[in-house]
Amino acid sequence: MTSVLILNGPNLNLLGTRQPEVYGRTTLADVEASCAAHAEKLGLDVVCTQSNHEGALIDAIHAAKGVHGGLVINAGAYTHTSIALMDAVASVELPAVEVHLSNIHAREEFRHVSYLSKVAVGQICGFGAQSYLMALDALAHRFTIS
Ligand code: CA2
Repeated sequence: MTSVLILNGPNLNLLGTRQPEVYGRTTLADVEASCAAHAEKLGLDVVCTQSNHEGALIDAIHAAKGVHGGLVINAGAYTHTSIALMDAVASVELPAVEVHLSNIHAREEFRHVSYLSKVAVGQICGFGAQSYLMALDALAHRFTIS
């Protein structure tokens, strides 16, 4: 069964505990459980990881090569700053879908820039926890046509 790594970056461990007006009341554990249930329906395996550390996220991306068939990444604020994460995603040559809970294009200008978009197959943002499920749909479809 094809496996997908779902990677969450800095501060996403706080999901559901603060700023519910921006990020909703769903916790990261809820998001991960929904992803696991949705992946099962799609015939995919998922592994979920979260880190607040850029290097740990890069290590997880490197380790995905040969293990996972694709990546779903919410890199949090590193989306807007990290050339290192962008290079890591490019280096593993796995299809990566960039996700965000909020619509980053409707927010502050500094959130409109995404280094990850340059190497991702696509970006899904603004649909809350549903963004992750849409990313899994996109990868499942890609796996069936390739
Ligand atoms: O909308 C998204 O998913 C973001 O990736 C979330 C990041 C933000 O920096 C990006 O611009 C957009 C922030 C994640 C912080 O999550 C929190 C959750 C609850 C309370 C505080 C922070």
